Amino acid sequence: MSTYKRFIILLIVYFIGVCLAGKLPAEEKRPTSKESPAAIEKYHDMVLIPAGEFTMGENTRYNWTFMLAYNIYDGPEHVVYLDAYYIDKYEVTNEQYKKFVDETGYSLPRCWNDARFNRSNQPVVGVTWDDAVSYAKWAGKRLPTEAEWEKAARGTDRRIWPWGNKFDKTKCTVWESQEAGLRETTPVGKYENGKSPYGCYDMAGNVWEWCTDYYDQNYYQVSSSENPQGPETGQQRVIRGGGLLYFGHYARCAARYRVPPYAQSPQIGFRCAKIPEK
Ligand SMILES: [Ca+2]
Repeated sequence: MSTYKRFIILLIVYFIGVCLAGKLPAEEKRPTSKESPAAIEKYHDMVLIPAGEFTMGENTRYNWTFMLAYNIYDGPEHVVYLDAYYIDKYEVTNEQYKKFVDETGYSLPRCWNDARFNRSNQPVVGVTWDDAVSYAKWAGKRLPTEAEWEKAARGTDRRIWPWGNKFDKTKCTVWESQEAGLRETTPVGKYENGKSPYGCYDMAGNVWEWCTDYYDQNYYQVSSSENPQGPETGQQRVIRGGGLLYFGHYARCAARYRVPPYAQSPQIGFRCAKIPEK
C-alpha cells in the first residue's frame, strides 16, 4: 500500500473517530459524582443516579375508555439533563416515619391505625405534601423533583414501565394485581423483578409518591432542559407512579397526576432524594 493511501485511510479513521466522539451522550461527557465509601455506608438505602440526559414524557395520546372516557397525554417527549442525585430505593415505610414522629413529636398521619396500611414495612400513607417535606428535612433529604422521579423510574431508554415496555401485573401492586377482597398496600421492595433500571422498587404502583413540583398540564412546553424545578406557583402538587387501586395505566413512568397538597390519601406516600455532598 502506498504512503498516500495509508495517509488517506488514517485520515478517514481519524474523522470517523471525531464524529463518534461528538455523538457521545451527555452522560459520558459530563463529570458525575463518585460515591465514596463513606457515602455508600451513609446512603445505603439510596441509589446514585448519574448526571446526564434522559427522555421525559410520552408522546402517545391514550384515548382509553373504561367506565369513563379518558384522553390522557403526558407529553411532549423532551430531553432533560439532570445533575447527579441520590434517591431512595424504597417508599418511606411506617417504621421509618415512626422514628421521625417519636423524635420530633410530629402528628401521626391519617390511616396510622388502619390495619390495612399500618404494618412496619408497608409504605407510610395518609401524609400531606407538608408532612412528606417535614419528614424529608428531618432525614437530611428532600422530595424528588418530578424530573428526578421519572428518570429514576425509567432510566434513559424511554421505557414505559420500570421493568420494560409490556405491562405485567405480577411486577407491581395496582388494581389489576389485587387479589379478591384485598385492598391494601404491599411491603416495600416486594417485586424484585419490578425494579427500575437504577434499582428503585415500587416506582410503579403500591402508593403514589409526592414530588416537589407544582402541577401544570402544559409545563413541558416551557420547562427548562436542565434540572427543571416545576412551575413557580400552583394549586396542586405532582404525584407519580400510580397507586394500589389505580389501573396499571397510571403506573407508567411518564404518567402525571396531581392532587391538592393537603390530600391525605391511603394511596399516597413518598420517597426522598438528596444532592450528593461535595
Ligand atoms: Ca410507588
